[in-house]
Amino acid sequence: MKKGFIFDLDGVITDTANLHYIAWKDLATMMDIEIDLAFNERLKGISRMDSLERILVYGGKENDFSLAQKETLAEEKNKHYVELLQDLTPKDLLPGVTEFLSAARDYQIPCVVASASKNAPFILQKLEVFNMFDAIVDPSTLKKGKPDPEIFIRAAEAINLSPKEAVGFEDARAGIEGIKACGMFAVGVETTESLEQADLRIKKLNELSVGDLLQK
Ligand code: B16
Ligand code: MG
Repeated sequence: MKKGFIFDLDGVITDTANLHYIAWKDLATMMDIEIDLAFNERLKGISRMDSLERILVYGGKENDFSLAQKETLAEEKNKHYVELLQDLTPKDLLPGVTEFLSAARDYQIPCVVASASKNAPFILQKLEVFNMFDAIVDPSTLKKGKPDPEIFIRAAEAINLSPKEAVGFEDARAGIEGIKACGMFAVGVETTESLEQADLRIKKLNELSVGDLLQK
């Protein structure tokens, strides 16, 4: 019997991957690096600084910038990304999210956000679902990013559960790997990537019944 739900944000609650892509692509172009949508898949679930590192390696420029310069570049990308986030509304929630969160509330099942995004609280407020969550893990307090399981362990701790007592929802391979590594039941939300490692694979949250999932 499961007692809590742990949600990734980008790709599960809303689809901000495209906004990340616009902001990264602009920054990459400025550095003479060409990225495309296929490459963007490799940035899903990956922290801001790790994403920048991947872009620099991809463009063969990993040794061209100091740490301070990289921090400035990451800040620039974030400034652009936050500008793009201003237009988010509840219409940007992925199908079935509101219904699923309401059903979880009816069952008195706590919900936690385990996102690599430092912008998660702001995004949840724009989507008007901030109050549906019992906790949000602060990614700046983590030692390691996904695929390390730390964020999912911390999310379960926030609602006084062991990872085995929770269900984790993820759209990225790195996230599914982290969920499985701590013994949590993994629901893979397949948008663009296929998630063979997940215990259950769905396209949209409205395919799931909260009652059935709690029996897993
Ligand atoms: P920020 P998730 C992740 O969100 C995104 O998938 C990833 O592309 C992004 O780099 C990361 O958040 C950090 O976001 O720059 O806003 O702190 O999928 O873990 O919810
Ligand atoms: Mg994601």
